[in-house]
Amino acid sequence: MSKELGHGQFGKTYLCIDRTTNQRFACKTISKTKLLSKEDLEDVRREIQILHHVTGQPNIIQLQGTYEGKKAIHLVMELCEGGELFDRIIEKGKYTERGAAKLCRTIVDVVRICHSLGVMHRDLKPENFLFLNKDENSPLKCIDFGLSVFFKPGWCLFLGECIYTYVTLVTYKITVICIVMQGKFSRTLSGLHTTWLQKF
Ligand code: PIT
Repeated sequence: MSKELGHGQFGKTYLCIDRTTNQRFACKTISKTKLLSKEDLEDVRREIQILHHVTGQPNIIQLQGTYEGKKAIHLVMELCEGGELFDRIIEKGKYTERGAAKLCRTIVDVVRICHSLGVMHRDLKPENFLFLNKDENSPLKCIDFGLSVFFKPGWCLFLGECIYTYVTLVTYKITVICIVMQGKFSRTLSGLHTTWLQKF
């Protein structure tokens, strides 16, 4: 393991290299000393479970394997070297409508796939989309399922209507905003919907 790529609540993500093949990966290392409560442990377990569940989708980070050591749990993933969508948006300043639409389509597609697999990401933001490489047309990968949950029975289709996702594209200085419902699906849903849409 070498360079640090990022950090989160329970651990850091490093660049790592498979010595036998020289292949490069990203490894999220979760320090066991940071897992203080039963809930923390459950959160990590759920994150791994969800990653296993969603892996294999073209625009979602690919999990290569999970390993448990004495002091840490390691999640080995494909390496994205193109940086965050957030930084690219800032760097570019503005997108063409076509360019913005292409990115938004990918984001909405990720949300659709997650929902079809019964997963709510719950932390969708431009920082959690990484480009695989530096190319203009690089594939985009959704990361960080640390706050994700599986849908619980009753959370949706409660009223026979189910609104999962709110995606708003603001194109003055192009910002991509992708929001996933965090609360329960209930009778208050439409109220919430209105409030959130008004916010943007
Ligand atoms: C990087 C580079 C890279 C992958 C990642 C980060 C992955 C991060 C990640 C974090 C999570 C998660 C899934 C993926 O559930 O190639 O900087 O908490």
